[in-house]
Amino acid sequence: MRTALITGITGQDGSYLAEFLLKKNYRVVGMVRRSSTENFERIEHLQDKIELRQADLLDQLSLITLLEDVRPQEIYNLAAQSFVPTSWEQPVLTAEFTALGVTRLLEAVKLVDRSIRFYQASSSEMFGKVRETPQNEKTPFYPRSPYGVAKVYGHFLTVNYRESYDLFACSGILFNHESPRRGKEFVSRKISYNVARIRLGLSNELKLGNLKAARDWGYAGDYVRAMWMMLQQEEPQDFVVGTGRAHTVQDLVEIAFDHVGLDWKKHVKLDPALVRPAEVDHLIADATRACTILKWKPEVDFEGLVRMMVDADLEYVRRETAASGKS
Ligand code: NAP
Ligand code: G4F
Repeated sequence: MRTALITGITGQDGSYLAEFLLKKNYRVVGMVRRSSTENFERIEHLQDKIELRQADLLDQLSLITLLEDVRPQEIYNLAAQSFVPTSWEQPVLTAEFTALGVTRLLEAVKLVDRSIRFYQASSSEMFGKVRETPQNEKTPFYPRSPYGVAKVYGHFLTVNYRESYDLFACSGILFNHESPRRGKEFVSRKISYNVARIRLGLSNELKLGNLKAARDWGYAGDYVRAMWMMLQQEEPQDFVVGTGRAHTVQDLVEIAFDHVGLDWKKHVKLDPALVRPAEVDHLIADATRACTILKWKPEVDFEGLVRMMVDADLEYVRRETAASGKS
């Protein structure tokens, strides 16, 4: 039985990856940081199948001890401060988690066991003000937020440790991927959750920022498969992962409202406070290498994803309302 260690297991991707690896018969260990209240909503259903260990990307010794205790064959480094707007408000903390956290973890790998296979969660945000369209593994980076800058650091550090120390370290440059488990502050979930509330008569308005921004949105369940595939290759390599189709925020809004029979124009209000200091206007992946070398392909399309999220949020809001009525 192989052992995989997932940092960020309480997050969206961590929960899907844990499910995927359990099905592949892995021993799955999740790294969680200490908190005064537990935040295990996304992995509640897996609690008796996975092991959770405390450590923190900010604490070098905790990472070394973790690797010595767990002895993983594979590490998936998904932990990060991942919300772009917060990176302007807390740029130093974002760099500590999202950039230097990668150094701390790779140093622990170097010290404890150099045969560990390492996956780094890189991001299409690194392309930022895009230098070419679509974006592939060779497209130069031009990040537009402290988050994007931190991810570029983590990306190149992964490449550098591979080249300097011969580690099996890979970087997955993943385009936006969503699901019913997405945090409510990200635009897809903000829309699906609020569409559900409006449909159920609990509110009437949804405030958004830039409706013209375009992203290559896919389904998180499809993307965790690509992470695992990268670590099963003979040689460590970096891959772009995305659907090759881009849509605007307005497209997402239209499909979500349409799915519940509402006219979005009656409910969506533009809020200048939600417009970013520097925007990433248009991202679209050229995932040819992932499709040909990994044989990866997405199974859920954009329209299906948006409808899945709205349906899940109709159920979620009904449960939430019933629970608040009882308390
Ligand atoms: P997410 O839902 O925001 O999850 C982030 C995870 O990181 C959470 O489990 C969080 O733990 C953990 N974390 C944050 N700071 C930590 C620290 N100091 N020590 C230990 N754990 C810490 O993110 P996601 O959407 O699953 O994304 C996973 C990774 O892929 C992230 O690195 C993200 O930047 C990257 N990525 C995401 C996308 C996307 O579209 N989803 C695209 C490209 C790249 P708590 O629960 O304790 O907060
Ligand atoms: O959903 P978002 O917040 O995702 P963003 O900034 O693209 O970042 C996500 O994807 C990255 C991969 O490219 C990850 F690395 C990162 O960790 C994260 O998962 O915003 C998407 C777009 C932006 O252009 C934003 O300006 O939606 C636009 N938007 C318009 N109104 C909004 C809103 N975004 C949010 N969060 N909230 C709004 O009200």
